[in-house]
Amino acid sequence: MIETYSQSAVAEAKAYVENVYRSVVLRNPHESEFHQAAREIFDSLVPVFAKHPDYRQLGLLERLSEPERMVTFRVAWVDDSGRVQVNRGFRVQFNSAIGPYKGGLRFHPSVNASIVKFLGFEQVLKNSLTGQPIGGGKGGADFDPKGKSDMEIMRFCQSFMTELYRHIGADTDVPAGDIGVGSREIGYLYGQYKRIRGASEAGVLTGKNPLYGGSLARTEATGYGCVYFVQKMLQSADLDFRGSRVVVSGSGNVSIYAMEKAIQLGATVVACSDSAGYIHDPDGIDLETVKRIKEAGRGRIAEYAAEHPQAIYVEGCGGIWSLPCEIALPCATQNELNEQDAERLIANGVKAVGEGANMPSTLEAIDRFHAAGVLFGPAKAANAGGVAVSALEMAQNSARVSWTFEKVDGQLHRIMEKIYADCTEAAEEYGHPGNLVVGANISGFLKVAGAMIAQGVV
Ligand code: NDP
Ligand code: 2IT
Repeated sequence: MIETYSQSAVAEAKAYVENVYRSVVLRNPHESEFHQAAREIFDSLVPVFAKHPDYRQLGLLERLSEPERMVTFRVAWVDDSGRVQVNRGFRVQFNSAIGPYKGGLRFHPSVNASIVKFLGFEQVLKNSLTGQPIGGGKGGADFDPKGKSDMEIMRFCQSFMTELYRHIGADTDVPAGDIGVGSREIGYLYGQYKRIRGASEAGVLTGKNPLYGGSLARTEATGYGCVYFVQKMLQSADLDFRGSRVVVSGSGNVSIYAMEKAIQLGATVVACSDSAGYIHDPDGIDLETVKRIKEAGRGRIAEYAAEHPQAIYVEGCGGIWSLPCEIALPCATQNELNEQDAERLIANGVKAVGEGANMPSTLEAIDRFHAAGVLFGPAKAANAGGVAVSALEMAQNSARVSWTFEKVDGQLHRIMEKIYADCTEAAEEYGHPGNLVVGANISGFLKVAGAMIAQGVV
């Protein structure tokens, strides 16, 4: 059923949302990424506050957009030349209404309070969408892993955990990976946590190696999940991965497994990238080469062209969106796809966009896609598969069991289909049929709001 609200109810809801947005901007000056995430979420929630004026009295939006707590800390470590280096570490514990804080750690020189808060805010609603009992958090450091030796990475991770350990726990806050943090880093972080605590508490981190409590299919989960979600979007318009050309940005964890599943479903992946440039292989990217360069070797994507003479390498990663394709999967980083990129994709006939990365499209780019009728899967829905399987890893750790790859992948598939159905339904019910941005924000919000109301004013 589509709800309609009186004009005055909508006007009051808009005024409330605008007021809270202004206070978020004033209270968090210069944090443009956090403002951007809030803008998108707040705009989506207008119909909710029109329907539930009592939510305004309860200060739900004010509470939702103010993290429960945030810590920053010094991370001092010794590099290979014996020199002491100092980085800044962060952990934001955004919202625990539906479970322990849960969300990744990012190691990248661009990490700051704005980045961590935008990611944490998105994570709250994403985790709610998974249907799993997890609240939202995020963290990281402005540490640049590029060019560091394995021992430097280990020493950094140990120093980082020596402070972080006091803030986390299997029932309080459970970090995982994100940009620059994969299985190797999680291993070093877990080893240090265990050393400090003197106990094996496997559920304190997810994304662990299955050798010591990690879940099978967690490595694949975000990329596979994104493709499962886009598959549902395509089906709604009688389209398919089979026979489609796909452009995937990035060549890290999310990107590689999005490419793998798209190829399994019969698509041709024609391009991928890293922060230095992109490769275009019209015959279809050879994923084994990408895995060898990126997963095993930690090399640059430019090396692909040396092994595959039919492929071309172009310096600069932004141009990847000028390649003709039916499906675009931005899987690298925030704001990597702007309005001009969207226009180019649309002019070249793109049919669907699925966000594997967090907030990869600017607000203007999303508007362009919606206006052109392109199927658009927003990050907090389309990339929720990673954290959903993290929650399954927590469940396995609690029960001290390990599920098969097929069991975890099957559950991931069902979770992504349910998220798609919930987003579609919420968008329709609140008067924006087909708009999965609105649907994801409303569906994610309603559960968190219900849990917050049930637990009183805290
Ligand atoms: P990785 O570190 O494995 O890979 C990141 C990829 O993106 C690399 O190819 C990297 O290139 C590229 N990249 C990173 N920063 C930039 C930049 N500023 N400009 C251009 N390219 C860049 O990270 P993940 O694959 O884990 O994460 C990718 C995205 O997916 C992020 O937005 C992350 O938040 C999101 N995500 C990750 C999940 C997970 O489970 N890992 C879950 C849900 C979302 P280079 O190597 O040159 O730096
Ligand atoms: O953005 C994300 O959802 C992640 N980086 C994964 C978080 C997690 O806890 O698995």
